Amino acid sequence: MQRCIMKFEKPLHVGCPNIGDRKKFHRIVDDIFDRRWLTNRGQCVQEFEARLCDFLGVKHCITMCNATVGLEIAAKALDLKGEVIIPSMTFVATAHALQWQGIHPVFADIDRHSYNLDPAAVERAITPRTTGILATHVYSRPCDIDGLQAVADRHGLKLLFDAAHAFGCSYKGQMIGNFGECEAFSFHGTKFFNTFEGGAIATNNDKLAEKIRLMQNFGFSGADNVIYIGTNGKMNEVCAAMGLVNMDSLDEFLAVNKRNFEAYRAAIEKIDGLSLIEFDEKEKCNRQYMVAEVGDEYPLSRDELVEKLQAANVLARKYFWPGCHNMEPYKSLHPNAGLLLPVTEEVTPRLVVLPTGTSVDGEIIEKIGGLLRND
Ligand code: T4K
Repeated sequence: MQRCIMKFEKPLHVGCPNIGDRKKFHRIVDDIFDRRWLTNRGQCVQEFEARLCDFLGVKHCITMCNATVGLEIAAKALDLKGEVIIPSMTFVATAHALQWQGIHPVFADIDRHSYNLDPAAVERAITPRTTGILATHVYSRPCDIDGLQAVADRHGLKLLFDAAHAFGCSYKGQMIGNFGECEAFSFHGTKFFNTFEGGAIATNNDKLAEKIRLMQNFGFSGADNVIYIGTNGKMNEVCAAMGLVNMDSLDEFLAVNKRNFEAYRAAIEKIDGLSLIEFDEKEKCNRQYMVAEVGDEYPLSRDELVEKLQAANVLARKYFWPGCHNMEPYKSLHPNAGLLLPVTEEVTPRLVVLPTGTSVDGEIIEKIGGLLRND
């Protein structure tokens, strides 16, 4: 007899946005209209940047139109060229931000447990053309920052971080945003904390901050005076208003994600062959990525599981499969890159990302658990 598979009435998205107090947002947007100042470092952007600096405990936070442009500007401001070492197990924007400006991303392998860049693999990938390391803090978990910094120092390389996943997370008690030359956050709608589209570069380096700020605004240093090549990376006032409103709800978003994580842990812990991501309880963490690894003992492959979940309207994702090295143009440029990425190749076909955030609750997670257990 065919089993009746339950199906959620509405699709459950990974990355369904967290949204703060709408009335407050509407009030701030009204003020923006009254001021008739819509972008170019208006009042909301200035207030938002001050709030970010305070929250992160960092000297400078320059808001951006998105993290991809932020990474491009950071790479340019740091004068990166030649080759820059990055993980393949990241969103393709990390690689594109470099390749877009003629810098070659060189993929290094990851640590089997943290899924983050392995400092030893980074060191092996260094050549005379290497100028920097761009490491991603994947799935809310900081990289081995000390290990990477030691490699960078030994070889005179610039270290910067793609911190798109790590807003609100800490490393050894200090907030992400304070490490390397600078760190780039994404505030895209799908992130733990969003400004519709947006991002920010955080740094404690005064000179770098100044350069990034100028490059973000076409290189203008005062009216009519351009001193660098620049682009347009500015955040507008409405996005900053969303940032201000969502800052007020940060504690609620954090609490919801912690509650959801615990519900997933309870649902998954007794399932053979399925393991849920773990977070360091001593650190601050946004717990935005409910990632499960599908082992050999599980009755379905990762792809079969995703198919089953999607048929039930749980729109699970396969981030970051198949890895940047298997995407164009990198696949054609470096057809054998996978040979040096055994851990990435092993891990990426096993990961599934499940929905969390304020649109999901314990009851929903218990039902998703039933699908995972095959109840
Ligand atoms: N570095 C890393 C490590 C990143 O993960 C990202 C972005 C970046 C850099 C670049 O940051 P930004 O330049 O974007 O600031 C999505 C996001 O578009 C992307 O921002 C994000 N990473 C990436 C991991 O996910 P797609 O192509 O998978 O998006 P899409 O349209 O399939 O949406 C993802 C899920 O979210 C779907 O289940 C639908 C749902 N969703 C999406 C939107 C936009 C909603 O429920 N509501 C929404 O408003 O890239």
